[in-house]
Amino acid sequence: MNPEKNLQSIADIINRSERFLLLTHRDPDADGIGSMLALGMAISESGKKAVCLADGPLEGSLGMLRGSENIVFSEEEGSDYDVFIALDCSAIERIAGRDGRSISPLVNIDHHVTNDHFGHLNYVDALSSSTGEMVLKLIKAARLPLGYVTAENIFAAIQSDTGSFRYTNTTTSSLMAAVELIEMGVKPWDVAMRVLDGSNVSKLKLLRMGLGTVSFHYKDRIGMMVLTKEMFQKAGADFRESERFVDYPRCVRGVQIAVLVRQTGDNMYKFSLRSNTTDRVAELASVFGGGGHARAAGFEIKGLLDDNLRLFLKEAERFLNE
Ligand SMILES: [Mn+2]
Repeated sequence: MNPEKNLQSIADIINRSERFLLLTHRDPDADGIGSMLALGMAISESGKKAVCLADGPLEGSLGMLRGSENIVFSEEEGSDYDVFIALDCSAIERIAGRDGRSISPLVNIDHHVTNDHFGHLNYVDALSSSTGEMVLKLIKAARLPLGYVTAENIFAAIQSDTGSFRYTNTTTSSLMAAVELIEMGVKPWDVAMRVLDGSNVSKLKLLRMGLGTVSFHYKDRIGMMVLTKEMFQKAGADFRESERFVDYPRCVRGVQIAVLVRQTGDNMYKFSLRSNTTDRVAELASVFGGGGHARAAGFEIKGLLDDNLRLFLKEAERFLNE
């Protein structure tokens, strides 16, 4: 199916409607928030009402995205919308701030390979680098204003989801989109320093503890780092600051699957999986009820840390040997 077939119908519904609620996923990232801000801004600048809702507060550097101060974390009483747009949400349950099943019409714009087209209108393109890249196409298809701040947020989304144009989703089309945005005045260095690379002392304190937990399994084919709630507290770090830590085990030669395990609650853990060699980590994550991309996926699991690690490693071994 050609994902762009639906692009024009979504552009049309935007042009026909007046009031929009934009949503992204829980535990948002720069692609989710950047895409939401970009589309929200483009709609607002066309003279319509666009509200961006997230489950805040924004962590890490997400608050450095321009316009992020306009994001609301709870809705005004009596707000009413014509259209709901979910951005970068791989599943309807991942939508933050609203129950996706109770809103209509729901537009689903996403690039996760596991997206099941949960919206009433769906623009899903697993070949796209980022939701940001798709939002750029949508803004053009709907002939919405594309101002500087919108351009910068789209750039931040693409830069973030491609690992600064290094991951396998760095394609000619993601680079072409970047060229277009840079021509509009976006400064890659500035966005990187502000949003992606800029960090607080807390991040390095957390990393120091995390590196102490790094372990390798199955002849060093799996590399793993674990971050507990206690470490986050000691470092004074928030969850989002650890987003890229999985790259430390991932970049070790020979590692096929890198894993970052983060405690999200009492007996609750989030596993983030990255792969260099197999394109099946989404499949591995789905064994535990998660999902994601071919080379970047994740899931959340209840239980004691040691039990979860044992369960996961057993399943991962099977994948390595297949
Ligand atoms: Mn994304």
